[in-house]
Amino acid sequence: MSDTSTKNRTETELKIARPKLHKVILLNDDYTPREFVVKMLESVFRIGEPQAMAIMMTAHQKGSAVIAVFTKEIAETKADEAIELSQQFGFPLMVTTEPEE
Ligand code: NFA
Repeated sequence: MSDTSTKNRTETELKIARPKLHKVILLNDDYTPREFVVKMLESVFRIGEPQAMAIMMTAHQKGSAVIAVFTKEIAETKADEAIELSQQFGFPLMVTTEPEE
């Protein structure tokens, strides 16, 4: 095997083993009910009630809170699901993603 193919194979393996993670972030607003935020976190992110309550309260008090970290595609899909569910109920809840440092 040539040096080049060995190097390429190694780089490929590293990318598969350690995909870049993206944070899913809950943003506070003045209108979405606290109870809805907790239910959304339970249903979309499969987070238990005590942890969902803690994440909701962090966003409520500080302006934002990290919900979880996933690969880019899963993070973006989960954020979309959260926004979609909120819109179905008429709430302006926003969930964003950003790459981890
Ligand atoms: N701030 C909202 C309220 O007082 C609750 C909330 C928390 C909304 C976290 C969005 C995110 N009803």
